[in-house]
Amino acid sequence: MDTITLKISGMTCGGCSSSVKKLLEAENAVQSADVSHDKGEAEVTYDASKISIDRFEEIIENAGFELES
Ligand SMILES: [Cu+2]
Repeated sequence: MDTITLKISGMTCGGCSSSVKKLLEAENAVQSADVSHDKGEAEVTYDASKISIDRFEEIIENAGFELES
């Protein structure tokens, strides 16, 4: 398993962070996602051989937020 901290902008409350968490964890390759709207971060534990950062970006943008690089 690999861990990455994604910087996400646009999350304003606990509802935002829990929806991002739910969407990330819906991916089979994601074991867990700890998302904080305060910090604007998601700490994701995942299998890097099965999912790419591009997919994370797609999920986050589809939810209406922005992945900062
Ligand atoms: Cu919100």
